[in-house]
Amino acid sequence: MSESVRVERDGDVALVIVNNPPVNALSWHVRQGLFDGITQATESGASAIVVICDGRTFIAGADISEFGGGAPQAVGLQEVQSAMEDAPVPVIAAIHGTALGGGLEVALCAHYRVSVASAKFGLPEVNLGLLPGAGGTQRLPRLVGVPKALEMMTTGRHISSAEAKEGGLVDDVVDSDSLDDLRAAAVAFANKAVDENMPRTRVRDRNELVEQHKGDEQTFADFRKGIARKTRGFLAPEYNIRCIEAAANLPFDEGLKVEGKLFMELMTGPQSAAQRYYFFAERAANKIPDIPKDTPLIDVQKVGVLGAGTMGGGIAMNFANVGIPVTIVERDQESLDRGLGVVRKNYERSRSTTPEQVEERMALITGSTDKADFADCDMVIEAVFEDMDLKKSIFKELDEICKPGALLASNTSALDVNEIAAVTSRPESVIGMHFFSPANVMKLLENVRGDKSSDSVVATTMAIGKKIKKVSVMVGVCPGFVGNRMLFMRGAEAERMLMEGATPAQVDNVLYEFGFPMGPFSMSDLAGLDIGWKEETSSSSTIREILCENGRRGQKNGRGYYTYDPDTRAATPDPEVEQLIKDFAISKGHEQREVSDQEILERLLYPMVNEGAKILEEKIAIRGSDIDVVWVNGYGWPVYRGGPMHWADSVGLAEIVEKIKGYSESLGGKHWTLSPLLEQLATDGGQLQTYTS
Ligand code: TC6
Repeated sequence: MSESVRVERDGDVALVIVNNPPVNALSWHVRQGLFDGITQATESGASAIVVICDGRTFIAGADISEFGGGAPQAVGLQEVQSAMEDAPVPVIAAIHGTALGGGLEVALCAHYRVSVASAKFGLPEVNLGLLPGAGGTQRLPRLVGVPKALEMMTTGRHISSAEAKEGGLVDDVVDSDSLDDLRAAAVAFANKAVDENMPRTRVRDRNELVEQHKGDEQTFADFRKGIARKTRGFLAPEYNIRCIEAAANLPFDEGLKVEGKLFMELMTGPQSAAQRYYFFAERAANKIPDIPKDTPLIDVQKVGVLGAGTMGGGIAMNFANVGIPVTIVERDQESLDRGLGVVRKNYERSRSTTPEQVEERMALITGSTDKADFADCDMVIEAVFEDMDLKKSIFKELDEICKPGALLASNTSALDVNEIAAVTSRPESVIGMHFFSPANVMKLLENVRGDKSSDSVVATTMAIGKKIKKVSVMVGVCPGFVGNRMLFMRGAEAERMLMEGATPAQVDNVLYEFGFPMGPFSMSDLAGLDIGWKEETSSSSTIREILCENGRRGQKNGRGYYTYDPDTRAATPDPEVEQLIKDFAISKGHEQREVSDQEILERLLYPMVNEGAKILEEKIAIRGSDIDVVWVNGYGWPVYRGGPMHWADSVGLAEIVEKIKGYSESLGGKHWTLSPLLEQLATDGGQLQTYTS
């Protein structure tokens, strides 16, 4: 028997126990062990079988690290499942932690399911660009119905035990979270099943719920329409839907064939490769090689936020959401009241907060107009606007006010954290925490480690990021850090192309088609074109300035690179803008020409790849995959293309290098100066995504 599965007895009931830390993934030895365990249990004459796991969770899925191949041959999951379904005695799955993906697919082959109250269930394969390829697409709708299966499988959402019970996925919920209680309850359930001769119905044979949707094209069409915007560009949601359609319209075994075929297509395609890569990239980003695992953390019981604007308010919400009290300080009462009002509105508008939760969270946020109230905070985050002198004077004050050992963070998006730290008497306590707007929504936290930031401050910043459910990446100091530094390069080239004859809509559309939610000019319109623009100094050296001069401020006044419908906010390209740009370009001596979509794509993205390589060369990012995590979570890079480093590897570094050399010669500009690292990787056949600096 495999070491990761053992069989125990409790009276007549056999317990097949999986123990494969950290998450009991279905590695080859687990599959083999389960198969042997079930066989052994039945052969030993047990009256019933309970499948249960040690450690923190039930089986959390297939072992994703085996997906690339290379694992030893072992019994397949289907054989394990058949052994369970066809067992001559009742099989009960006992679930704690999470039953996800292949884990839930195993549980679906038990005759009954029992769980603890805190257990979670889901088929999250869609988030790996996949579908549940072990019968899950055919079994789940048979148990919970087509509409619920559609929702669960296209979002990957984890549902609670209560919801699972209500939906028919679970037969009994134990009112406890202890594994011992679960075990006892599952054995009791097994004995009852034997005593009462409860049927050993296989989920595959329950056709009632799927048959209701046989030939029902409408349900599927409506569902597709409902998720179209959210799933644009992704293959996996559509493939999951097709499998459920097959469940509704075909016998089980035929449905399984459809599932198998579509699964293989996804598994061997580029989208899933990118999404599986990304799964591990996000987890790798948590690891800072030179920070020992046992580094003592600062105990953050109370947080201070300076600034109650959009940023500060959003940041404060993150902490209140997880029960950490926040003191938020503004210059004057009026701005403070306005800021707190916005926070309250955000909570009230959110569908995930009940009215009681709104009050609970607001009660955790204390407003003040006196920075001295930061004195008892364990960490303070400065979120005022980007002005070095202002930040320096604030940090001097914080240095005087805050208690020794408090973590002092700046939410700067581009400024030198070392320079800010240097004005304090404790540069080791200072770090950058770059939140993205809206800070209560955006997942990315780009943390910026100063030269003197202590290990404890670095480790605490990462830990607190996890606590507030952000995806954290630690980077080094340079102008714009990782994300904005690469964005600047893209922006510079986008503007250049307008001068050559491309239109804003054409440029934006290329990125939209690539999978970004919007292109650079729509983004500028959203942010406001007049940020940093001073009316009195009308030097008009950029297109943006020309537009501002012509009264075009972006979405806020309905006119920017586009014209916006006052009611629907829909953007329409405006011939007036195109003429303004053309006149300006010609006045600056730029010849006008057709710019192809392919050229636009290359000129937008290759400078970013090049800059990413420079960032790695300079050791600003720890690893290539960290850059991808920044871009996917902070800037809308489509996860099914993995991020700029993964994407560059998939295009081929040699090809990109050739193109960059060409553009460098024809266009010039610092951002086209080829990164030596990129050139070297291209020559050696190396990769950006796996590069570690
Ligand atoms: C599937 O089942 C398809 C079936 C088709 C039929 C064949 N495999 O996230 P954490 C590692 S697809 C391998 O930090 P948490 C993870 O890398 C799969 N490794 O913990 C990390 O390792 P490290 C469907 C895995 O408590 C460690 O475990 N299932 C897997 O925040 C801890 O992970 C999913 O998509 C895995 N499946 O969250 C579920 N899962 O410490 C994916 C985790 O060396 N997993 N690891 O860095 C999750 O969503 C979460 O890990 C969690 C636990 C909710 C289970």
